[in-house]
Amino acid sequence: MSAQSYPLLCLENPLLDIQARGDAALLEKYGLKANDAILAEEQHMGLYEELMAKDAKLIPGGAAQNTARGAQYLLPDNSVVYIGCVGKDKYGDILKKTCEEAGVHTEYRVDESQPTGKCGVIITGHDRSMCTHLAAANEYKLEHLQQPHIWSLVEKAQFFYVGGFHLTVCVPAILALAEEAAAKNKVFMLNLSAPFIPQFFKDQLDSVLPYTDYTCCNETEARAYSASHEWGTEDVVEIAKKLAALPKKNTQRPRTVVVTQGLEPTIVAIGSSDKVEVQQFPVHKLSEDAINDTNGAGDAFAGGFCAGLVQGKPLADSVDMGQWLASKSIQELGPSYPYPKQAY
Ligand code: 26A
Repeated sequence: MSAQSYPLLCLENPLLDIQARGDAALLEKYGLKANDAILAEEQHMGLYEELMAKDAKLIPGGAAQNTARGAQYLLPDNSVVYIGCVGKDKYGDILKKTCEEAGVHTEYRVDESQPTGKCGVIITGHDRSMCTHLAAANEYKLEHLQQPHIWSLVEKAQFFYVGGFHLTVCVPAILALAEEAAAKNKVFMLNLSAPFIPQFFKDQLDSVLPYTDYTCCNETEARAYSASHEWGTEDVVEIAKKLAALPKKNTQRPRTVVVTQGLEPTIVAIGSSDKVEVQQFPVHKLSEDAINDTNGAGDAFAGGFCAGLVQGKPLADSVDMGQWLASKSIQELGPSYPYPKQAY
């Protein structure tokens, strides 16, 4: 059994992004919103070839995989392990190699029958529309996590970060990590990932939320949560406070809710059922022309934020690390980080 341990363990869907610039007509043709993330249906299957014909770039993606690479960017060697399911193909190999180059250790389940998942990303201005065909990523299984050499990594990890997108794939694996965290007072983090998660995977989300020590989302995801739970408010501060006060399994830690909202201040609500405190952290604005594309900005924020937590930094510093890494990522093409590495 490997003696190696990684303080941060991330779980979600490894995907290859097929990213190109598009226009309103392309969005309309496939019934997509300018800024959204959805699961592909039959009518979207032509999108990937159409993007390739537009000289699309193939970029390693998958939201929590981007976060894992981002956290490792700021942490000492061998700090992060990432788990998910890929196909037995060259795209799976590319994803593994990209993680390795970023210093992220991967423990992929390799599915024999499905190809590696892909995400069509249409960039229009500063918006990105994502349409994901999960394929192999949908084949992640609890049994993979339970293998002794993988479970030993779970036992050695101190922080767990799960992308909410995985709620569509394997809730039992998420709950296994969540239970481990709650039982041993480790840190469990969940990102809401996209409005469709609280909207259409409400029960799955609500089964995991009580375990969260940190819940990250953006303003649209916060509002989608409020709408699906009929909270009757679109006020992001109110929603953050209510999320922080929801019931919690591990009562040894308060819940911290972190809501990013693009160029607007990051909202943090920390609390328990009887008391919630709110703080706001303005972002350091980039000039318009420095922005390459915003695909992966939220993942990068989460990566920097996680790195701060893993290093035991105070909340304000962790938020600043998240904002810093997000600003670096949006100056790159796709969910990537500058190399050679820049120091924080
Ligand atoms: C289940 N779905 C829809 C998804 C995703 C996803 N990652 C995991 N599961 N849909 C889009 N993404 C990823 O989000 C990143 C930007 O935040 C894309 O691969 C992209 O890299």
